[in-house]
This record gives sequence, C-alpha cells and structure tokens, in this order.
Amino acid sequence: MSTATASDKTTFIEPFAVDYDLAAGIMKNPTNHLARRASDMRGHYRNSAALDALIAGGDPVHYEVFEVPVPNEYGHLMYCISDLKPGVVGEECFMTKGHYHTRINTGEIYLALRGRGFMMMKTTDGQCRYEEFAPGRMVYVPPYWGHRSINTGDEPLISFCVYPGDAGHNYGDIEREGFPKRAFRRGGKIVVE
Ligand code: PAN
Ligand code: ZN
Repeated sequence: MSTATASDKTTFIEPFAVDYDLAAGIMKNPTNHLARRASDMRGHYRNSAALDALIAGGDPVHYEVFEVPVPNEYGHLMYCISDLKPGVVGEECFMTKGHYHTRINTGEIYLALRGRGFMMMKTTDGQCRYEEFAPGRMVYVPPYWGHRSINTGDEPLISFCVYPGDAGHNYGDIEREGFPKRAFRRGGKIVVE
C-alpha cells in the first residue's frame, strides 16, 4: 500500500469470495445485475426492421451481466458473468453492443463456460479478427481491441470475464464505427461476412 502513487490510487479492501456453478455458468449471489433488451440494441444490427419487430413483440432480454463490483481503479480486477441469449435479428446472430475500453490499453480475459459463439474484435484502424467461443476456451482480448460477443448457438452463450478495474467502457466509438464483420445464420449454417 505504501508504494502506491497519487496517479494509481488503489483502495484497500478486505479479501472476499464469490460462488459459481461453472457448469451452468451462474454466479450465485451477484450484487449487480444489468439486462440489455432488444430496444437497447438499436443501430447495431443490419436489419433494423427485424429488430423493431422483435421490440414490438415484447422487447425480450438480449443479454445479462452479473457482477460483484470492486473499485473501478488501477490495481483492482473487475470480473463478471455475461449471459447472451440465443436468437437472430433477421438472420444476424444475437450479439452484445461491444465496446473499446475507455483506457484503451487494457485487455480482457474471457473464459467460455456454456454455449457457442464468437468473440469479434476490431481496432480503431479497422483490423478485425474473431475467435471461437466454446466451453473451456479462453479468448484473450489484447489491449486496443474493441470486442463484442456473438451467440451462434441454440443455448445461452455464457462467459466469465476479467479486466482491469480502471478499464472503463467506451460504447460511442463502436456505435459510430460498427464492426467490419457480422455473423448470420443461413439455412442452419453460420456465415461470417
Ligand atoms: C464485458 C461486457 C459484457 C456486456 O463485461 O461488458 O459482456 O457487453 P457490452 O458491455 O458490450 O454491452 C466486458 O467486456 N467488460 O469489459
Ligand atoms: Zn470489455
């Protein structure tokens, strides 16, 4: 504690533990629960009419995030369970909004627990890569890469993620730029284009 400087303030807290059912992908006693519905996803899918129909038809929950928060500070590690529902908007697979970290030189670890999908990643200069999600697979999102999860399967895509406490979320730039690649389900096959 005595070595921390003013620029990397890190609050001292007591150790604690959190229980999971990893096979089911459940954090047992989350403090924070965020749910994003179809109506929160406007502007992200290619087929906006199909999204409007989904919203009119009951505005289903698209994905949920469960957390036990720690201070949003350098030195702490944020972690969460992300539960992205299966489905399509038109033919496009359900996905998260996606973001860069506000402190863009911070990475993230995603451990896939359930379901199938992709981690889609892009840089501000237009490079785009994706990695497959499957249970037991860790995807490393390096610093500088914006990231979005995509559910290509028939069950929830659940992952456990860990990232620096001071990373922050920048949604605006991704909303403006979009991702160069999208995943579609066509005739029972997943197509990335
Ligand atoms: C994750 C994401 C979570 C939801 O915790 O925040 O999967 O996705 P959006 O934030 O894009 O809506 C993460 O990447 N945190 O940094
Ligand atoms: Zn992130």
